[in-house]
Amino acid sequence: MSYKRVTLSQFLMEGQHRYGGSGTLTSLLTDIRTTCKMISHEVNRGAMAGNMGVAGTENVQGEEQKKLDVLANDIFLHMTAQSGNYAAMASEELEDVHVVHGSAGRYLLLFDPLDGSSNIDINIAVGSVFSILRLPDGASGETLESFLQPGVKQVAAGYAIYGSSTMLVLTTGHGVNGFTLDQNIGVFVLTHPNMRIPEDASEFAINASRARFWEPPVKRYIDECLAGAEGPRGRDFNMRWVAAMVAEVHRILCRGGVFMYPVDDKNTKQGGKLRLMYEANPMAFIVEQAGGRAITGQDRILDINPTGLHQRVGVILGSKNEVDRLERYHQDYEATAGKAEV
Ligand code: FDP
Repeated sequence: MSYKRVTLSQFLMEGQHRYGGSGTLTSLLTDIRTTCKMISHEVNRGAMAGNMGVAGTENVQGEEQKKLDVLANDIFLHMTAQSGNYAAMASEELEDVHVVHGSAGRYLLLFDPLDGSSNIDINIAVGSVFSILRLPDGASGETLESFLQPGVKQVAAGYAIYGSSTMLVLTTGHGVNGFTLDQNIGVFVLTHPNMRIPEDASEFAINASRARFWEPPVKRYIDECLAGAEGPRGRDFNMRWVAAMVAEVHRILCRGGVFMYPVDDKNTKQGGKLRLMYEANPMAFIVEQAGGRAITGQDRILDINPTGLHQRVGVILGSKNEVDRLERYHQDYEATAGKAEV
């Protein structure tokens, strides 16, 4: 590889000049960069550092915490607080808002420190997801209300994937760019400029063990995919399920497809499985910036007005024409179900 490479720092500085920024965004993302490098290191050290296994505690959602969940959360809280850019933070692993005392920062950070944690102990890709919001004028970082902004208000979002290589994928609203960590020199290098999701695709990702709970529009879509070349779609479809949203979204950014964790008969009460503020919103921002779409089935994810920090939501995202089709199937179903009720 040539030595003429663009590092993440150079890329951010260049963006700052191009879009006339003050440097704050560069600084906010620099904190995240360091955080993700540290988590990557801990994930890579795995069993040798005693990082495997459960922590013996549960998070706010009643899920068992792994040691690395707890460690990654601590790294996020510590490393991003130091620069004083963030007034407050919210994490999947914390029940309430975490205020950065003494900070004059005007930004809010939301994160899932380690997504796909059921993969930790089996050496399959996991990741970190983050979303950055502006602190509303006159608001205080201490209040929950400051965080309850729709996803369209995000100023930046991204994820790190700790896989066969470590990558950081970012958007600040000007497209999506991917950086690979050069482990030898500890620097993220631009390797995937201007990532675009193909509009058409023949690959889907869904947890098929829940098929008996799926709503009719999802069942219709998957049945048609499974029918392959002999079915109404007239072509064969492939299936993938990594069980880490970060890895699924990354695959979709690289080669297209659809990822779904929809509302189904079993999770309706909770509103779905994935968390809106630090999973669905940042991923929806990235996917849209790469030319794809992200919906709940009926609504655009980025337009949802949140009501809680840990609110859950149905997620259907990926290649535009496939998500359009899923949206149409939901509309068809609602139209016919509506008629049946009359
Ligand atoms: P995890 O709980 O292991 O962090 O919450 C998100 C998530 O992983 C996604 O990353 C993943 O797609 C999904 O949950 C996996 O859920 P299932 O175990 O139900 O397949």
